[in-house]
Amino acid sequence: MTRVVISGTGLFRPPHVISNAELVAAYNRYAELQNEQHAAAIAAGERQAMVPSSVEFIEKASGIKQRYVLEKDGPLDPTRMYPRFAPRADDELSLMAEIAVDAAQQALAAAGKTGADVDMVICAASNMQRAYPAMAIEIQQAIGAGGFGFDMNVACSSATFGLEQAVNAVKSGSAKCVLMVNPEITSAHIEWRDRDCHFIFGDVCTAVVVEAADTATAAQQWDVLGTRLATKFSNAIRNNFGFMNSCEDGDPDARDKKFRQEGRRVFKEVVPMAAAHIEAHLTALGHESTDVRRYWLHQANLGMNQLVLKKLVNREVGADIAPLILDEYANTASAGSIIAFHEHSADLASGDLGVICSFGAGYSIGSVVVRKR
Ligand code: CO8
Repeated sequence: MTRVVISGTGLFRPPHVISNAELVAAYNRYAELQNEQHAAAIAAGERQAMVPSSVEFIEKASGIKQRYVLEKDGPLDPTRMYPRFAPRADDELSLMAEIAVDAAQQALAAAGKTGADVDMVICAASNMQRAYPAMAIEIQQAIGAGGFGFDMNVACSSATFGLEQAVNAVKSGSAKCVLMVNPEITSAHIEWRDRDCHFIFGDVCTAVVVEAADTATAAQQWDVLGTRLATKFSNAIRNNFGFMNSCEDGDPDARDKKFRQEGRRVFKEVVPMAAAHIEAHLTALGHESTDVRRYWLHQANLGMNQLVLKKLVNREVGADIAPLILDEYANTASAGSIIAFHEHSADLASGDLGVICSFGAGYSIGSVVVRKR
């Protein structure tokens, strides 16, 4: 059986930062303007006044301190409250492909490869910029890759599900060197006018190179010992945006056309699922959860990750066992666990065991068990 390795990762970090203080100031000004505009209806009891957001709540409830975004003036303008992206002509590189190419070039450089070595491109993310042609095919052309490419979406688990497709393609011989990218432009599909979720997400793109061990030349390589995926239908995280919206004669800007969730329910339901999933995967590979040197977990909520780890190893663990990146990046959907791996894996020693794990909408859970070569 072909041994498969992760031989490079890359990270595109957008140029703009929005701090919690800036975010809350913009939201609270928006709420004030709304309350002024609807003062009569509020006084008549026909409408509820909007309540201010708070930095203290955001940091305590989520652990998020700031987020990177591709455009910050739009979301911080209380009369707009969403980003402003200039449309691009069909013959220009699309924004999603642009950030993917940036992360891809870094991952390829780390792997000691060029685009010409790649024969499969997977674009795995929680939203695609357009229906077709596939983003992956545009990225394939932009980096000069051969072979084929396709898009896939499993929301926050897109990257781990993408890694399984990459690993299986190399094992089966349908590809030799796979580039898997996760361009997450979350700022375009969160609802910045909703106090319950306006703080949750940030923009970013990650990239991973997966290849056969016998072609890998990178200084840092990770044997993929196994991948495991699971899904269970839930409406607790949902976005009804889609190509049929304009035929449904409803409001295309209605609240259900952007991200929404029952956050507390997600927290309660997903923590036990994720812990049991990781434990079963490790057991199937002949390992125990305490054998793992590092867990690179999905980055949605600090408390959630602490609870998953407590269930797994039966004690409180620090950042050395389970690094946190959501304080700086916020929730970056599928890219979160890959950012943690990218930024916090170089210090591990040969033979160290690690787990990359995502969990989110679907529900979906994906785990990738790796060992440093
Ligand atoms: N400021 C001040 N107070 C607030 C705010 C705010 N911004 N928001 C809510 N409150 C108040 C509420 O009104 C409530 O008040 P009261 O007690 O008087 O009713 C109180 O705070 C508590 O509210 P919650 O119960 O909602 O707060 P929680 O403690 O549960 O924290 C969290 C909310 C942080 C959202 C938390 O529930 C959480 O993180 N849950 C896990 C969520 C999760 O993991 N989701 C995964 C989503 S990501 C994913 O799957 C990918 C989807 C695709 C990507 C989409 C990209 C855009």
